[in-house]
Amino acid sequence: MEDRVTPPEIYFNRRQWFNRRQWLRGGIVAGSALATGAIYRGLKGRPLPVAKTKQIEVVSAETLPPESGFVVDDTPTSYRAITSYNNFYEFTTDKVDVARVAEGFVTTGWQVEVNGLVDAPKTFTMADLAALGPAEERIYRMRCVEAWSMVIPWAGIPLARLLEAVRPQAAATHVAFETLYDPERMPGQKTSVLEWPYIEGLRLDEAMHPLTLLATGLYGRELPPQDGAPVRLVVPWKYGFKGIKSIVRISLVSSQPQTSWNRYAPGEYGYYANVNPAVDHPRWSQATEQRIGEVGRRATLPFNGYAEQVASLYDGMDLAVHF
Ligand SMILES: Nc1nc2c(c(=O)[nH]1)N[C@H]1C(S)=C(S)[C@@H](COP(=O)(O)O)O[C@H]1N2
Ligand SMILES: [Mo]
Repeated sequence: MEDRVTPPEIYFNRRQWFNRRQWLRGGIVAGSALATGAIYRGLKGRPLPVAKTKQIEVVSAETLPPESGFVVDDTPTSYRAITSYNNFYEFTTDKVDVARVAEGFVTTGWQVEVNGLVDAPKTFTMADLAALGPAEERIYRMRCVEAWSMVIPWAGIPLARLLEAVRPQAAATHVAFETLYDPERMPGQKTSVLEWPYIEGLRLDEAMHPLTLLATGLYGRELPPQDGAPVRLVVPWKYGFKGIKSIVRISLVSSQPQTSWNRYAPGEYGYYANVNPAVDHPRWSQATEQRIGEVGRRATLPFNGYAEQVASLYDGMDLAVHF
């Protein structure tokens, strides 16, 4: 991935970003500029940044104990940056072009099939997912394997709630996820940059962890296409590529599933992909990261800062081997 990356600080130097957007599409710049520097303060009576997707109701996580890890202390990244600097190879490998290429991606009638080793397999509409419970706010760090990071105010339901609804059988040990395959709607799938569809996987205990979120929104609005509309996975202690977008299938299985980036380059992208500053990517260090919107680099934290919540899932494992 990294060899295609333009350093984020180039794009998020305000003037350069401004010029590039002006060059790309004359008209939208004035509106976007209004959102510059807007900081998310929750839904209760405070202004939200300019956005196109529909507002949704989100249960605030502010009242939850800090040890849950549900709300990180850092300042959220701007809505503009979260929605205009994306990895979504089904559309394009050019991060700042994803929003434009994915604009108009139609998700009407979306369904998520949940099958495999479960007693109650079911195909969920978006309304069925909403019926599982209200969208909850989670303000998480997001650390891409390419060494940039953001802080994103997601909205969604714990994945555990969906899995409990289909009643996993005792033989189920892992969960496999699949993105939509439809090259007419996802033009990047006409290229062979990855094998399609994009696939991901978790151990069942990772999938059931309270931090693991099935996200349907961000910043109090429905997910825009570039961030994985209408439903994507968020696993905040793992590298961003585990957060599979635009999910159509979730399967309970009895062995470790194949995953897209691990299949592409197993020596570079592990199956576990737990954020780990001590295990470098073969082509770059993982010790530090560029937080989008900040000057200078930050130290990368073990498990992306969620060690207290998740380190025990890996007791006794050599994390340099199971990376
Ligand atoms: N289907 C699909 N899911 C995907 C990707 C992708 O290319 N296709 N990119 C991954 C990578 S590498 C990252 S860092 C995150 C980026 O999420 P964001 O664009 O919402 O920040 O999505 C992940 N999920
Ligand atoms: Mo990534």
